[in-house]
Amino acid sequence: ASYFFMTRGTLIAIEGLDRTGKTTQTTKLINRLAQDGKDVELIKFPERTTAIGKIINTYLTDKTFQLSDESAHLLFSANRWELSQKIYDLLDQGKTVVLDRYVYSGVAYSSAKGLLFDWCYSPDIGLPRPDVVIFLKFKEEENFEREGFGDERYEVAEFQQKVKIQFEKFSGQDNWKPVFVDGKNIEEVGELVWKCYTDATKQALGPVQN
Ligand code: 2DT
Repeated sequence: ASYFFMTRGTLIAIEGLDRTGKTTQTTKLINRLAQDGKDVELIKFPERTTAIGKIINTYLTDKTFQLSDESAHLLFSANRWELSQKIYDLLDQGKTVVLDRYVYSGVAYSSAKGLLFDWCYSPDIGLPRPDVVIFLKFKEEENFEREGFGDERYEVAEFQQKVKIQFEKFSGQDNWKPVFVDGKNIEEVGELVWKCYTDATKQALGPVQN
């Protein structure tokens, strides 16, 4: 008889402030994982096509749409819960799952509006925990002053500053890997992102302790 062992796939979350190249780096990481022979699946949050996702999309794109901050927060969280079983299933099938935004965006954006951090975190407790969270950030605050922020609800420099402060509260978690993008080109950032992934995978193998 032959035995076939399959380990679960890796769960990777990519978080980042606006204008840090998060989308570009997510695409790059996915391509590299595929080249490395991984069966990769991307899930982007908010996932705007589900029942709850459609409401979120309206909320984000139509500034006249009224929703309390608490309601919006719980919808973003519920949107993750809509996908949680799918995430577990993909990992069980051995797939590498890349999440473009996740719990951390959920907490950071809502607490930046003034909601309590712990209150924001609690509806997400129990969701699948990423093996690694790659956080793209600027060292220099003046990057927020650059032009080019978009038109969606949150794409305002002043608000982005507040979001950054909330994101930083996750920096004590052992799966949290910051990547500074200042002055680096796409390839350089890509290498750092890849290193976060490979380090996390090594860590999962478990080094011999002395
Ligand atoms: P994108 O631009 O990446 O589509 O995000 N957001 C996102 C929240 O406020 N809470 C959440 O839980 C998530 C996942 C971040 C759209 C905006 O939605 C914000 C930016």
